[in-house]
Amino acid sequence: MKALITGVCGQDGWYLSEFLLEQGYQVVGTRRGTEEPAESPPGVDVVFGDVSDALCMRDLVQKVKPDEIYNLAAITHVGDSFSAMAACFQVNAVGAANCLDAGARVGAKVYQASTSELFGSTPPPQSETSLLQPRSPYAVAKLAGYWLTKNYRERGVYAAQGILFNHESPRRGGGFVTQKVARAVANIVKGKQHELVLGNLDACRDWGHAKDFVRAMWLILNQSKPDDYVVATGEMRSVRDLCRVAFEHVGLDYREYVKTSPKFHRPLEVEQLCGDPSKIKALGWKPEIGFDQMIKEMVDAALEC
Ligand code: G4F
Repeated sequence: MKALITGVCGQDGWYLSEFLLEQGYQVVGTRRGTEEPAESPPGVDVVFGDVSDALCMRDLVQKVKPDEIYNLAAITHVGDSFSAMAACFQVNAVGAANCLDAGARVGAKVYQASTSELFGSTPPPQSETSLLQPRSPYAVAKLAGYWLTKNYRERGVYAAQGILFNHESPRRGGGFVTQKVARAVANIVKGKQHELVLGNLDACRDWGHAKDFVRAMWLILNQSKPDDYVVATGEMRSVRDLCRVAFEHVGLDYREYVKTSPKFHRPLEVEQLCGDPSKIKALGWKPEIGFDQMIKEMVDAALEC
């Protein structure tokens, strides 16, 4: 089996490529050449590729002839999307269209990385049938990808998607709140930083481990019929809880270090996300790494840097 992963150097691309290689897949992955990190996952044939360029994707897919395409390339910072709307639509909406189109032309199965941000202001628990009420340019662009995936499926393409809730790991980028907190805790322990400034401490998320969530991506693409699945832990924590767990891990009280600033508040906030993963659990998937364990792993990894 051959898989093509777009955005292979990101957190999810990295874990997914490791998982697929273990399953005996040949893995080709795209990167745009400009993004961090500079390293690529071992064992992957990494090629230049830009999902927002239709011809580039069409040529690449014709050449690689993958059995499965995982479209993970995206502009993923929700906060940044408020000031980078056009780029966000180019990558997250047009990029999804290009992957679906290219995949359909060679008969490849296509996995679209959808997101819990689609639910926006709909209160938890959120499931596959919950109302989609996006509250950011990021989520609106992803909503286009979501509907295009459904449309391609109705046209007969194996197009499936995971509606993934937040998923983290030591490979998470520093702009996301879990990694921002983990690195700050490590810096405070090392005496390189004295406080941590965050935005909304009351925002709640359903945080799982990326390593668990990539297994779900593969499962979703290997069913007899394509469908959409919520991938979540079903447990909700606040940003404040996150701070408490991370600081307590090194024997500190977060209240002595964490400050807030309007600078890190978003023009619109998604207050509470907590998924109902019943449908994907019925396929045999379950998360194995809990929230506290994951946050401690991230702090430990940051301490080692
Ligand atoms: O870590 P975050 O930036 O993740 P967010 O916005 O929930 O999005 C992530 O998960 C989505 C899936 O649900 C993905 F679709 C998306 O691509 C991305 O991976 O923020 C989490 C929460 C937010 O409510 C935010 O307002 O933390 C709050 N927060 C509070 N202070 C902060 C900060 N977020 C960031 N990034 N930085 C802060 O200083």
